[in-house]
Amino acid sequence: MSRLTRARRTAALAAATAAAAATALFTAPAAGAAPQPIVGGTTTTTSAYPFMMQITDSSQRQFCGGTLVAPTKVVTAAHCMVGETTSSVRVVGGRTYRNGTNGTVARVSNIWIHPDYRSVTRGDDVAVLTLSTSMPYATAPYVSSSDTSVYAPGTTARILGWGTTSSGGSSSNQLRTATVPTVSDSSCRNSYGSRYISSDMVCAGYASGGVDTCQGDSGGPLLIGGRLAGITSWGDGCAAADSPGVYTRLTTFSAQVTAQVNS
Ligand code: 4AZ
Repeated sequence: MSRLTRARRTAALAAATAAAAATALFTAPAAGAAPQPIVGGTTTTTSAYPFMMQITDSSQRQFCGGTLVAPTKVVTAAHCMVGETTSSVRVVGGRTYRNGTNGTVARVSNIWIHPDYRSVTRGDDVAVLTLSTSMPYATAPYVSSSDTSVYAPGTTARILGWGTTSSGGSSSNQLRTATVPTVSDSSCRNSYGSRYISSDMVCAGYASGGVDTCQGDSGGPLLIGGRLAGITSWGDGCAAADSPGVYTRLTTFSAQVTAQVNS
């Protein structure tokens, strides 16, 4: 699996060590700047992004992000749900801080994982959670299958999450956000070879690195033009040069998501 990193808890490990070294070597932040979460972001709140959900374990420990697209429907990554059950996870809205106790906690009555999902580098990294109770927060619109032009290379996209501030680092207590440009398929293919499946994935990030999603951001949104257009999925390390973040290409899956939202 080399330097691939993907979501959650105990993932990363050895991969993160190598990736962290690479990040340290290749992504020099401004002199004296502290590592910033999401890597290269700024703090924000769930008031600013009310659809931003924490996916937590039954003790409300956040391990992934999700996006509220209907009062009882949350889009997240399939890889966040591997090994989970409806009783092992919770969705928490309106909670800016990982260590907060405020907001709204919902149980999950159904977990739909894309039936073809096998691993992050084989695509299909999308899941839809059905909540047992409604979230009293504004939902995010999401792209439809015909909206493929949103991924035009260089388009500004917004990322959000409570993930680590660097490869192998610590999670952020406060929600963070940053913007990154989308990357062309050919450039992303140059970075990742056959692991990049252009039908199912889209890359975003700067060639020089420095701004990226990282461990714990998985499942969270990539927003383009204020709409959910991607799901944080994987990458080689975090914020390293020429290793952009890889996101689920939601236009490919929006019809399946809609089927779940309406189910
Ligand atoms: C993760 O482990 C993860 N730099 C998320 C995004 C990226 C790498 C790892 C992309 O959740």
